[in-house]
Amino acid sequence: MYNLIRINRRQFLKHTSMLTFSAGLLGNRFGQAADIVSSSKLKIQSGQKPNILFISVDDLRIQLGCYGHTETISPNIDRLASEGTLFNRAYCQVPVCGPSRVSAMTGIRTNSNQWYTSNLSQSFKSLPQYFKDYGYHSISNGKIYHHMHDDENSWSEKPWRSVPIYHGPGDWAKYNTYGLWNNPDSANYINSSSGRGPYCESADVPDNAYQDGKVAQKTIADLRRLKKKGKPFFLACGFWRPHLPFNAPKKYWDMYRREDIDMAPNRFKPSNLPSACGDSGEINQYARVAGRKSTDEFHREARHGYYACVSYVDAQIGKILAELKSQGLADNTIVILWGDHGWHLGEHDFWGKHNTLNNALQVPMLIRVPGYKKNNKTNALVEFVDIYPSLCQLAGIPIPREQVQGTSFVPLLSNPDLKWKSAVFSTYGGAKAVKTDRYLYSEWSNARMLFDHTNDPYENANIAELPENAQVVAQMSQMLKDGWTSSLI
Ligand SMILES: [Ca+2]
Repeated sequence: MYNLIRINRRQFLKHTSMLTFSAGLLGNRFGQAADIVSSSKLKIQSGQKPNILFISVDDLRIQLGCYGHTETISPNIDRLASEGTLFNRAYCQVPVCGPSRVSAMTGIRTNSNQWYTSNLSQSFKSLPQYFKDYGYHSISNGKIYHHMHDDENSWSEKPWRSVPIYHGPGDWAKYNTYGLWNNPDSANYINSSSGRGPYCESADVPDNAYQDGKVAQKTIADLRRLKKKGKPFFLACGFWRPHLPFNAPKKYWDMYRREDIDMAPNRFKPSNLPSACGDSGEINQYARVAGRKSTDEFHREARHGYYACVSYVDAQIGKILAELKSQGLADNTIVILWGDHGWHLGEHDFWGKHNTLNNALQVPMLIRVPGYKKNNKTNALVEFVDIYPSLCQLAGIPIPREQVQGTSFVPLLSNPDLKWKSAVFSTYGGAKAVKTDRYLYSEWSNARMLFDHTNDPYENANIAELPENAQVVAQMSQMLKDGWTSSLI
């Protein structure tokens, strides 16, 4: 889908030297004015709208300490989770950026062709647009929609990115003008087909040399500005990493020792895997990948890079949350954080998303709501279309039920063990998938795939064709036919 542009080493070096740093983005620090009422729940109940801090992280799987992955250093996200509710089993609608984001932003179930809101066939108001109608000031920083010009009416201000372009026809050669790669040595590794640099790099640069440091800086400046505005806000902040390339400042790489980096326990294909379920080709667009992907060296390096990017983004989120607190806004601001889909970090020797295996579909999602339960974890099945109605309910705004195709998860914030929806639904390409408490089932026109998460949590065996599973397969297939409404309580 990309128009592949070749750039040579000289062009690349020129681009890497052109770091943009916009110190002017930082406004003056405002004082600790305006006493916030001690009980924010009281404020919300008394009719004052809570602010929304809406944080998305591109390609972040549940590779976080709060999900038990303590091999990854993510103290700020872990703390946020401990102050609110962690969804142990949250699922994206589509395991690819654009459609996943459209589903989260509209509450409408998308397919993998619906990269933009303009691809939706029904009328809708996006979440920030809807909040805007109810008096909110809405801002988009970084990657919220896949394309910054998507649904621009959602926002009270022009969507902001430190990178004015994202990949699209002809854009790649210019991309590094904006500092995607910062280590001069990366210029020695250019994928001759795509013009892209290496799939990862460590550079001894400050946080703001890369995009996510700038996104945090802009968001912090906005918090200071919004504090003065005196209007409820919907502040969306989208981080780019740990999406490829795994580029992060050296200090985050240095948090880990390469020899201690773990490797996937199942670097082999699941048995009886349908040919339609495969690896993503995305990583092949970068340099230093070809011929290495199955080696121990690559597995360790790629995981190291991913972990470094997670720690880098976690640090940026920490800065924003600290500012929220120091501005006296934390007690009246709902913070929700989500990764747009999962990722394979070497499991099945796969690198990426783009299939309906659990590693691609399961996502991190957590929310901190002032006045609600802390350190709350729920195993209920939830999905991205649930975000829209939940935030409406928390803000006391009517849920537009003719539009949204999800369920408010707000009851789970107080009662995590409530009996909940029996299944969540995802799709990718020709596959339709349904996840229940025990199983994940995918169906194509000519193939099917069933994993038993109780007996096979790593998904090493597709058991759809085993005679003893015929009844389960029939039930799961029927659930797909019946659709999402039949899974509701
Ligand atoms: Ca993504």
